[in-house]
Amino acid sequence: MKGYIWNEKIECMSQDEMRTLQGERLVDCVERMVTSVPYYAAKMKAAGVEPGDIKGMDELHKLPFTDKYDFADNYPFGTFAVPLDQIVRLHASSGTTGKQKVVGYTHGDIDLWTECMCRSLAMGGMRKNDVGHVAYGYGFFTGGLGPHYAIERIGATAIPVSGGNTRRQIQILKDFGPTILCCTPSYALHLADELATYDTTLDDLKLRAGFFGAEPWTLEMRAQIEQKLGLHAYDIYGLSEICGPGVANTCEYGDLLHIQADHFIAEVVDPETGAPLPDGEIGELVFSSVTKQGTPLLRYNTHDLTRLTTGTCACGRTTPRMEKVTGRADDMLIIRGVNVFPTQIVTVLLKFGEVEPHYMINIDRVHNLDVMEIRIEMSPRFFSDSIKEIEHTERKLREEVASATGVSAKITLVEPKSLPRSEGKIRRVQDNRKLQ
Ligand code: DLL
Repeated sequence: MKGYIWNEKIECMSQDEMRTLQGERLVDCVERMVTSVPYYAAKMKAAGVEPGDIKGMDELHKLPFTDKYDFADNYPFGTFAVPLDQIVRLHASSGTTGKQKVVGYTHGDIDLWTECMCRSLAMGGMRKNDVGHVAYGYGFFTGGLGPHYAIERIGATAIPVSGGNTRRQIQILKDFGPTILCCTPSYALHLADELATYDTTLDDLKLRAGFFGAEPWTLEMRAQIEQKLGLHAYDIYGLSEICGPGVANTCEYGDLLHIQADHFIAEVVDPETGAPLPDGEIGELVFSSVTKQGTPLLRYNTHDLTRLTTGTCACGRTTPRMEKVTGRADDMLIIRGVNVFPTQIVTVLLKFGEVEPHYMINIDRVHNLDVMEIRIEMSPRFFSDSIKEIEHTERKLREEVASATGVSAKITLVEPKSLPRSEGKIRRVQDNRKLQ
């Protein structure tokens, strides 16, 4: 693969060599965590694990897990392993309530992330003469800047379009002739379906590959995107806590995603017991980001459901591979690529005396775009027949939900006591999106 930015030595090393490398990096990371990150030192103490107990990969399972709650409890910077003056960038994603999960990157972390993203783009054959259209959002979300830095590092041309404004996206696809598209799979389908609205056909486009991720999608969706946009669709996986996109990616030979295992040690564990599962069994994906300096994490439970495979791929890479993530073991929703926890919405709604804590969240996919509606009961004290008053309250709630979650929702106020009640565990979220 001459001319590509990838790492043949690492990506094709033997499994024994990889395990040794991972072990060395793990030991170093444990040492750093214990000396610099009080919350993790306390967890180890509580679990009765000494740094000296961890000698390599064989002892990985002895380490305590971390989870999104560790970010909330140590908000904003208590998860950092270096002082703030070494942090050059912050990214963040939704936590379960009002507090974001804040991740700090040193210069070295940005380099590491960029290298992993370059390895991802190399799996889709990206080279210097390519032009990359990035339609993931730029900002706290890692979808924009992750590919952006890698496209520049490769020496290709980055078009930082960011998300939204379909008319403009299509104009740019037509006028600037990008060869690579980076966006969520649902937005790729939406773009494809809107081409005709803007008098555009596949002959007007030069796209040949796309890197789609940030939300679950299916192989059927992939086939549709490939056919409608005339490109090869790659699955790109990642999460802000670990680095952003570039943690794993499909190559040209199939549906499994190669994990950048020299940086991110992957395990799959039983959702009920936390016990490590053998390759081939489905469970929760757990990562240890052992080379990160700013916010390293040990045994971080992503709650994404998948299974692992080892062995040499037809492309020659030997890195472990994970199956497409099609679901999560927790209640996190991904709406237009943005992570949203129902608890975040409730926290906002309950600040308003005008409504009661009885609500239903409905999510649909209309023209390949996610639409969220929240129906919530008015408080009997504020119940009103005045359309003007109702609309005013709905608008206020809509603005608050958008500002708290980054996602716009339709708010519908309903009469007191009109939503279903349940004595058992009530399901307040109805996700009608059928992944085709
Ligand atoms: O979604 C990072 C990213 C950006 C990945 C662009 C790929 C492309 P977060 O916002 O922190 O980070 O959300 C992470 O999104 O735990 C999964 O549940 C889901 N997710 C990410 N990629 C995929 C994928 C970015 N390829 C959460 N397939 C993760 C399925 C995905 N789910």
